[in-house]
Amino acid sequence: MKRQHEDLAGRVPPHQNVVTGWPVLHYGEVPVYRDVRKEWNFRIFGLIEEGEKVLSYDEFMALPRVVRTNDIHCVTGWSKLDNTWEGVPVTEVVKLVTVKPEAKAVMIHAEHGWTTNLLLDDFLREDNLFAIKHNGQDLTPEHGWPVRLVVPHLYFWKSAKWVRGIEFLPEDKPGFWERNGYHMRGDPWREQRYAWD
Ligand SMILES: Nc1nc2c(c(=O)[nH]1)N[C@H]1C(S)=C(S)[C@@H](COP(=O)(O)O)O[C@H]1N2
Ligand SMILES: [Mo]
Repeated sequence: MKRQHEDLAGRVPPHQNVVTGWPVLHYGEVPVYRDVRKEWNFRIFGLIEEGEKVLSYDEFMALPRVVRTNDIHCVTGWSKLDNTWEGVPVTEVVKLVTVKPEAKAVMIHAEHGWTTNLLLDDFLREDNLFAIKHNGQDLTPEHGWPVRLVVPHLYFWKSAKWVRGIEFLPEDKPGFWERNGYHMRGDPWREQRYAWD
């Protein structure tokens, strides 16, 4: 029989502490929308054959959704287990465009110009979602409403809140925190916290 701390040892990356609440962490202000259906849209651009594709709020919300449960790990040291997300798989969104073969990375664009970068291999994973609900409820404004990215295999700063678009790039390039000392990739199992790790 396995003891609980042994189960957790396999699930919680090094130097992380499990929390039961859900801390709120971000740089800048929580966006306010007066009419989200008119003010929010989702832009796909960069190295795609179409040049640019823009989805309205209604179009985005009508995309096929899945429900997935996973753990999240913040670089500041907390992990939150068993989060159930409902959202649109990243692969469903990317299917809407033709990505040029020279694309190697993406920049995720969020409200107010906040960005984070991912290699294509990290971005196109089956587990990654554009999440709309957490544990059955719409995301709250401070956790990214109306849509946030969830990339569970990397530190949680890669999971952009208030996401507004994907830019396909020929090479990896640092986003907001990555320009400010965080690691380019951010694998919690290898403790890739800072640029020098
Ligand atoms: N748009 C945006 N997304 C963001 C951030 C941010 O500053 N702006 N911070 C990141 C960081 S550092 C973390 S740890 C998580 C925190 O998400 P939470 O507040 O829902 O816990 O959001 C990530 N996504
Ligand atoms: Mo973070």
